[in-house]
Amino acid sequence: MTAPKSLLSALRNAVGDAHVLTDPDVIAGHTRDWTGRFSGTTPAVVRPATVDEVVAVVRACGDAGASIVPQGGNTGLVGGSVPLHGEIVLDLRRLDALGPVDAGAGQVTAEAGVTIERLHDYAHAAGWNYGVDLSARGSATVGGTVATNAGGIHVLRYGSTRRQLLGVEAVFADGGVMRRLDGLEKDNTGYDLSGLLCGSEGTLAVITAARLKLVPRPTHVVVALLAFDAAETALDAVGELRRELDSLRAVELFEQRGLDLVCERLGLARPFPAGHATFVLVEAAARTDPTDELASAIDALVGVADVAVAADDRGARDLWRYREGHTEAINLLGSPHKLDVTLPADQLAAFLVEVRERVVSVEPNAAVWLFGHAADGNVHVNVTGVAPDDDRITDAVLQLVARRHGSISAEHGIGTAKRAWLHLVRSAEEIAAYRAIKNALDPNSVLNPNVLLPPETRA
Ligand code: FAD
Ligand code: 2HG
Ligand code: ZN
Repeated sequence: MTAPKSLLSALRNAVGDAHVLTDPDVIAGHTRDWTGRFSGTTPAVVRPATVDEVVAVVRACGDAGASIVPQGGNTGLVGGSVPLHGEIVLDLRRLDALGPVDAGAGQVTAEAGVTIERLHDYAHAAGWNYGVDLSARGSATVGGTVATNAGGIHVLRYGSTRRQLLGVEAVFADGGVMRRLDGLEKDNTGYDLSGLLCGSEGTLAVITAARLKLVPRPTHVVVALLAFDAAETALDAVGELRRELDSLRAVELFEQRGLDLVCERLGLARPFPAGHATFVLVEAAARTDPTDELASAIDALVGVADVAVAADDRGARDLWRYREGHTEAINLLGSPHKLDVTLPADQLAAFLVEVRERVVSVEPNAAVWLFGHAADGNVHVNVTGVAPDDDRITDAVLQLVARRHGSISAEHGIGTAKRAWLHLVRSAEEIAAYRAIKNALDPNSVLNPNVLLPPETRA
């Protein structure tokens, strides 16, 4: 992929020669997504370190008629963070400053490139916690999580990224800068542009910083892994735990076949001697020890076939590994199709059965891996054993979800992977409004023009 020499030299002027990368070996990690399913090419990866440099890069690309893919940790799972159409990659990770924690307000300003893990460590050192956590924490960035409205494991208690967001600093497609980092809890002054940019997947502006709420830091965390012999019983237990356990912070679900794969591929010991149908991982977190509260909630559940409890950090991490290891273990089988969907609670049990049957009826060689954030109705449907470009799988799963009044994206976004199916869950009028917003803020299609919105069909 080549670019006009004038664009490359404008980019070098903007960020310095050392931060315009073109060597294919050096930039390989920026052009391929985490799963290996989406891979493209780019004339250059550009690494600004300041907002002014971002402005200069955006203007240079706009002047040259080139498009940009903003990129953070490149952990996105919907093909939205890599240059599939020869875009310039704008790597935001050098914008990595953290402002002081405002102890009175419980807020912090983080630049786009700060990783979620670093933000957690920083908040902890000041006695606080950040409400969003996910297993990609070591690489996923503040900018990327705001741009995708990331969810993760603590949504049931704190909400997704949008709920933590008080404002953003961002660069629009024309190089204009918006700065909304004052952290006002109440500010009723028209359109909520920060909220609009949250979940916009790099299509409306480049996020350079975010003002984020912090949450109190629990001092006691207890984790339990519960085994059930039927998915319905496991899902009933999820409802009970939500009702009975004040300290509940996470409720995750996976199946025996996923557990077997994780243990085999990641070399982990099995948690229980016997096999079971479904597993529920429960995390209780509080300022006083929730062990007794968790134990009585578990005692009151129906159908618990086995239990393992960990009250120390190491034990809790080991139990979490069975759940968080799924993404890594599945990827070791080859690039999966990843469908991240939400179902209404009363549809979930039937969906878990139906989706596997449906996928296998479309492709008998497919293997279906089901796991997710049970309390949010969020199932990660991973399918291996199918070609990366086999759209029949996406179509079959997303049609089922729409029929059951669910969402085709719970937390990962639309990206390129699902843009052709947006119409299943958004009306023609809503998609027209999306397009009007995109055209108003980015009339020349500079910012991630190939994600989120369905390809336009021409008459
Ligand atoms: P990238 O992957 O670099 O980019 C994602 C999107 O945001 C792209 O469209 C990109 O163009 C845009 N973007 C990135 N930075 C900016 C910016 N500064 N300004 C404007 N646009 C930008 N997601 C969840 O929601 N919950 C989970 O539990 C979860 N777990 C995961 C576990 C693993 C192992 C992996 C690999 C991924 C997981 N994800 C999860 C998906 C991913 O981590 C999230 O989507 C995350 O928000 C992406 O952050 P990132 O910095 O890697 O962004
Ligand atoms: C998770 O919850 C992530 O572990 C990744 O959202 C899901 O790998 C996936 O499909
Ligand atoms: Zn998830």
